[in-house]
Amino acid sequence: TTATRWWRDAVIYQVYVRSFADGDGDGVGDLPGIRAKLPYLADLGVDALWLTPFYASPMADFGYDVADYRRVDPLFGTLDDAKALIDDAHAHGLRLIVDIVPNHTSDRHAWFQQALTGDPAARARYIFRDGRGEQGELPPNDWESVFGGPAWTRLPDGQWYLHLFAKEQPDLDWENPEVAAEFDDILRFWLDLGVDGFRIDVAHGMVKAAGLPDVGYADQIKMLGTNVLPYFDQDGVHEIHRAWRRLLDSYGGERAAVAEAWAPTAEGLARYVRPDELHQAFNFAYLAAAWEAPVLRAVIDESLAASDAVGAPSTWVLSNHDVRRHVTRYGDGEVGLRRARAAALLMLALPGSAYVYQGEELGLPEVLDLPAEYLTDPQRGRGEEAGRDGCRVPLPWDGEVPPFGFSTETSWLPIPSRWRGLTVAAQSADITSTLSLYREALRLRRDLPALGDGRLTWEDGPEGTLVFVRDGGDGTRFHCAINLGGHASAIPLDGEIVIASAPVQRIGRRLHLPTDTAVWWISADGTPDAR
Ligand code: TEU
Repeated sequence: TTATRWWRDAVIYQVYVRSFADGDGDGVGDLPGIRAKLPYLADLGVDALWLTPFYASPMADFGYDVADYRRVDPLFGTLDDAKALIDDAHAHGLRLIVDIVPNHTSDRHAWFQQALTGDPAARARYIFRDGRGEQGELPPNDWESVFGGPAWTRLPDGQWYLHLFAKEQPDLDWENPEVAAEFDDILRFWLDLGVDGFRIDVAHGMVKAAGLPDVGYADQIKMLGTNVLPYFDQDGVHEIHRAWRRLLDSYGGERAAVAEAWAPTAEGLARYVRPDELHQAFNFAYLAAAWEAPVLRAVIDESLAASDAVGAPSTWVLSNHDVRRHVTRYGDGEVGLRRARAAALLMLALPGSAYVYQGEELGLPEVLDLPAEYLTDPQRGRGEEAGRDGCRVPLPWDGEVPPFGFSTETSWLPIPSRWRGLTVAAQSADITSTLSLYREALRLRRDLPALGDGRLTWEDGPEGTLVFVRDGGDGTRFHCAINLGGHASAIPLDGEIVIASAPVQRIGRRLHLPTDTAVWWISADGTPDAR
């Protein structure tokens, strides 16, 4: 067999289409814009791209509300642009996966429009119910929307429909065979166009508990990470993933899917990547882990053990379009950036596959001071959170003033003028930049046989540090050390440093590792340990 199982160790770059690069001067990123930047991505050294939804959409949730799964929204280009982008990505040696949103459609989708007319067959593709209370004036149950408020909206004729997200995102009824058949067809449509796979949105959501039982308590969304809710992570979703795996495999075994799934435990998450299910699942526990050595190590061990048990690769994610950028989560400013650089070296040294969210290779922080009139993310409805706009600010490419080459026009979200030093052009010219660090780390990851798929062995290190070794299988040993503690630490080192996230000192056989710093080094097999 010629199967590469490329997803086992791929570095996959997330393109948030709206904010990557604008090819037609309307201030919004698009497919031709991405195509023009393929040389940048190939040179960066990632293996694959994941494109967030670019389908026809009224954009109530910036494309996660799909009105037509087989059309490109005019804002982003045409189907021909999509085809050209897929082919061109392949010509650059990059695989490309697209986002599929199966839990809900847009309320402008032809199916929902038909449902609005009252047609019972059309309503049967969604989750319509009569309300409670004497006049049916109360929602059918107590489920809450992820974006805040009840998960039900009432139509003028009195019936309610379920939406786990915005009211413009009605949930499909996956018990209805028409729904599954339609999605099979949609997957085939994109596979036939040449995509290498899919990112499955809300992959834990499609099946709801029979009878739609009450949860019994409020603040349900906060329980997402720890409790099973009757609308998430139900056993039935795994049957859907099994069917999709068969469909993907029928394309030759090289098309892969990653689940955006939320499960209460690492073992629960690993069920999505059993051999007959999807190929990967995002590891959000890693993203959410605090900057503390024991916490990070526990999360790494748990996810490696859980994915090993089912024979799947682990994935490592630091940021995406739904969360505050990790530079800011880690403390913002110099501290945040310093930690983010160290975190990148740690992530890229771990066994498995890694996701890079556009702009993290530039060390971009969250934009916390967007003017109020720009804040339109539906998640703001949840109240206690600021919304996700601040991690979706367009990329700064070059030049001295906003929009820094992102567009010839004003960008849809303003780019802060203080990002002048963070542009791709500025960082390309500086070997100490975060962009240069990512380029070099990704080059090493490709060249060093110890990296990617495989295993790690922990070594003893001073408190606050994590140290591990990986076998190159070619007589070399790869080492990674990171210091998450509050002070510098000395670590025995025998071998040659190949990259460091910040300047480090070596004194004889000791590495002087400053706080918030990571280092990679290589030694020869059989080299006696310095200890
Ligand atoms: O996100 C699913 C999801 O659960 C997120 O809403 C997440 O809980 C939250 O944003 C964390 O702060 C996916 C997409 O990634 C997101 O952009 C969409 O809004 C959502 O699905 C609905 O399609």
